[in-house]
Amino acid sequence: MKPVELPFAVGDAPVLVSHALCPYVQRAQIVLSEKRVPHQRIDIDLADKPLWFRALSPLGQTPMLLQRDGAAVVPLFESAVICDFLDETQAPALHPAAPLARARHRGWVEFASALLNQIGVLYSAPDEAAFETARTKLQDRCATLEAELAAHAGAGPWFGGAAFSIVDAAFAPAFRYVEVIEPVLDAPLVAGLPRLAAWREALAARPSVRAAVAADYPERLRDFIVRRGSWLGRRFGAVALNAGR
Ligand SMILES: N[C@@H](CCC(=O)N[C@@H](CS)C(=O)NCC(=O)O)C(=O)O
Repeated sequence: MKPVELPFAVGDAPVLVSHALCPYVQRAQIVLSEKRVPHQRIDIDLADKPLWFRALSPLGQTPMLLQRDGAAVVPLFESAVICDFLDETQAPALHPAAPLARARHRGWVEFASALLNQIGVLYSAPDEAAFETARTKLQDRCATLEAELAAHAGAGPWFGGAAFSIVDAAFAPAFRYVEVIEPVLDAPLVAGLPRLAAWREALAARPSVRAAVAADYPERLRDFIVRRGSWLGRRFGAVALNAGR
């Protein structure tokens, strides 16, 4: 097969192929930052995927990590796989060492993906009733998470207690949505879960989490949701109009 020609060089430092709003990219970005791995980030337009990306990414999704292996460049895909690969090859370890604890953490990374899907349903809901249904499901999932924190996180501040882990990197991008969405609602999106609230606050202040998106992320996310024409998109539009008066 003819090698794919890339419009950039891949040296010893891996390349994180990204999209400015992708929450799954943020996971990989946070793990790279926590481990201080030198890397290059290339943002692409997912609405107009470059040919080289289509050729290399089996699912056509970000994130993709391009990793040099001798003369070859290996495209890694799926955020959980990328995070696990980085954890197996770069210190400090962010998954627990014991297999049982590690498996438990991997399960909660999957739970974070389910939470992200639920947030996607919420911001795409066509009307207020559908939005409220999605909000209730989100609250239920967050209550499950609260119970898990109460049972296993000790004094926190992270999912696993004192040590920041890949589970933290997986949930931080989900909570970032909540921060952008909540201000335009009449009531909190997720209410009455104190451990979760403290965890969200700690994550929002973590330098690797803050640096995983650009300064204009909230604006871009709002624009993205407005363009979906959903109930929440109309709500963002209405709030912006009122603010301009
Ligand atoms: N399970 C994947 C999900 C990645 C994903 O959904 N990426 C989105 C952007 S956030 C994407 O590339 N969408 C473009 C498409 O599916 O065509 C992962 O964890 O990496």
